[in-house]
Amino acid sequence: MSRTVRIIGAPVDYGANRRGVDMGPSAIRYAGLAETLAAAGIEARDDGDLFVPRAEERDPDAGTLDHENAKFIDEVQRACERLGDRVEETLADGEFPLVLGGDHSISIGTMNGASRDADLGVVWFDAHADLNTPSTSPSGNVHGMPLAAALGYDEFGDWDWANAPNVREESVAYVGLRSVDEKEREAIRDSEITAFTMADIDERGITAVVEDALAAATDGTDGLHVSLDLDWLDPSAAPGVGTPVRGGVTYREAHSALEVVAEHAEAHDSLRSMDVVEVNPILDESNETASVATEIVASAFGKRTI
Ligand code: NNH
Ligand code: MN
Ligand code: MN
Ligand code: MN
Repeated sequence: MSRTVRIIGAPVDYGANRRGVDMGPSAIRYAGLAETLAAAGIEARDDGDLFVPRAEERDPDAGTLDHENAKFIDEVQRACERLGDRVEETLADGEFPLVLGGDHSISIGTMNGASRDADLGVVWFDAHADLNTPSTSPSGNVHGMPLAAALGYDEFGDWDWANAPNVREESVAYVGLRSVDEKEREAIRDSEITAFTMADIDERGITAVVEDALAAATDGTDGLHVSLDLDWLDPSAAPGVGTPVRGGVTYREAHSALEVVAEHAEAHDSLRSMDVVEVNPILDESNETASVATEIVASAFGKRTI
């Protein structure tokens, strides 16, 4: 990573069912993010946390947006607008925005901010597709919706704050899917999104799959956003997440994948923004998930063994 990394904490838990994910930024810092990056020769600056009111003080149904199946949508909007501005400022200052969640709803803000004046490709490392809308969501949890929001599906089409102004379906690629809702499956099939499931990784290996995902996301775009949901990993490697799904990538595969990202970033100066989400220290074992998150972020930024 040639640019200075600006760390932005987004302690948001409005988008998920389980309290605790708002402590993700603290857990990742405590796991030694700054030290790990410094040891790898990557310059980083901690910009602190966004101001996010506690969920208990807020009404999940309060809605100028008036949608009953998107919990805390007003609060998500407020947090994501602030986050989008911070990401845009970071890029304007020539630094690299690394956003620490929080649940995955914060990616709405990151992608909005990072695509205000650039065509942005997206690689989504996740067990889940996060392509629900308030109309299709089985849970009403906004953390299952950020990609649909970015792409302006259904009611998100009327909410400018939620859209990523310059992200197109054909520049979005999933890696590691294994839990996809029925309506999401239909939406993926009807879309131009590139989707690699765990079965693709089994068959072809993690490096080939990630290379193809990167090719799809960087063809005709100005920069790449990497969104890393820790439930992408197998729960044995990353137990501290709210919605674990068996059969995920191993610790080694996760490192390999992000090393492939780093190689691409070095060769093409492609990496523009990144978020690391869904670390829940309350559900974690000895901060293991935050610590894995820290290590794979360092891999993405080009940390080398020798
Ligand atoms: N698809 C489910 C939903 O929309 C679960 C989403 N949960 C996630 N996504 N953790 O990454 O509610
Ligand atoms: Mn997710
Ligand atoms: Mn997930
Ligand atoms: Mn293309």
